[in-house]
Amino acid sequence: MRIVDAKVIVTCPDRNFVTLRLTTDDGLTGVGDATLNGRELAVASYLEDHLCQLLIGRDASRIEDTWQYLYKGAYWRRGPVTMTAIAAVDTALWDIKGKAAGMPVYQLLGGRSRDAVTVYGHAGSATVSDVLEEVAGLLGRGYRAVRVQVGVPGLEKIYGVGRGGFYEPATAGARPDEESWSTAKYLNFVPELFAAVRDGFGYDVHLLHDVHHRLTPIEAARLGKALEPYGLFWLEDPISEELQEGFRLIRRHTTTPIAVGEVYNSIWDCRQLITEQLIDYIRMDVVHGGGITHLRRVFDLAALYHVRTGSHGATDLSPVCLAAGLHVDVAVPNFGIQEYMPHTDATNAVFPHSYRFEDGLMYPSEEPGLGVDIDEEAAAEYPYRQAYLPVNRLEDGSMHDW
Ligand code: CS2
Ligand code: MG
Repeated sequence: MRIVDAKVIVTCPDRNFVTLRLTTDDGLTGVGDATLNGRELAVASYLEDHLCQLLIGRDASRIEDTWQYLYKGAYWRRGPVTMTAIAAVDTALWDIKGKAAGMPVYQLLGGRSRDAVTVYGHAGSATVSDVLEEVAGLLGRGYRAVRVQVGVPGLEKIYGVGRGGFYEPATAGARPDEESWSTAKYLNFVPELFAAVRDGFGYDVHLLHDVHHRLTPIEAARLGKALEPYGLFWLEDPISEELQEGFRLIRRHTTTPIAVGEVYNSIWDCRQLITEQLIDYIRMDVVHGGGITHLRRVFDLAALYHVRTGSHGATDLSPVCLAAGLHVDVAVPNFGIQEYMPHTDATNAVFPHSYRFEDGLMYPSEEPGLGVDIDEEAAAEYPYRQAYLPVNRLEDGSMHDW
């Protein structure tokens, strides 16, 4: 089963996506997500200009060898662009292998460990009362877990609060939006949000919150402690993740569970956090975590240290990544939860799939392979549109983490 074609498809139904399609000499095809929000063309070029020609003629069944060939063969290892490109190849090869075996990919990963995948939805509005309304709506649709974000008085724009409709942080244009930030205003306000949500809905619903990398370790410790009465399921990305030992300080002060990892792309990024049990959930996902092959290694390491999975699932991860992630979610022993931000209708039309959401749970496709594809004709209707994630500055103008 030789690879005879490797094609990169860039499309922008409401937002940019990059997809790799591999085709074998016996007519099987496989797809992989290669989307890196705000740097999409870097990955498209890494694939088109450097990797695709290396794939032609390779045995499509040799997934591990191809992964090692692309990882070790690059010399310049790791990083989001490299690992997203490798992820796309790896995911497409797993899709092909499932089709060749006549099985959904989760069967090739050891079969089901659970019947369904528990997901969390997003409530993110400018005011607490609007957030409460959103939470009620999500509970009405059967969600058992809700990520809660809110506007902070005195801050004009803040992560996680949309401008109506689907929340997509990247904005089209030749420059990033600039947002301003005050840690003091944020820390003083957020506990009030969770007091109101617990007041309104009690303790049966899992509540999550994304700090989005913005605090120092001691500030994160303060927030974790302040939120303990509200029993969060997790506090996400409390600090910027380069300083792994920084999480020791947070751990010393609070029992609020910590989730980290959507910006990680290699097991080496999270090894210390896992082996020192400094986190409770690892957020790495198929598209940015080196594909199914590498993600399984990360999740198996995590399982040894009581760390559960909590994969990233924002709308800038395409339906191809979500489809693949659900196969991993349903199979791994240490599954925690899966983020689910529904894609737009235009996106779903470009990426036909057979995974499904029902009553707060998701079910991977039962078709051979991943159960997702890209409709290239529909994709061609939506040319690439330059877009950037925002940058974030403190109120005095100094650059901060977004
Ligand atoms: C966020 C993401 O979903 C999340 O947890 O952190 O929305 C993140 O901001 C985007 O994926 C960045 O492209
Ligand atoms: Mg996040």
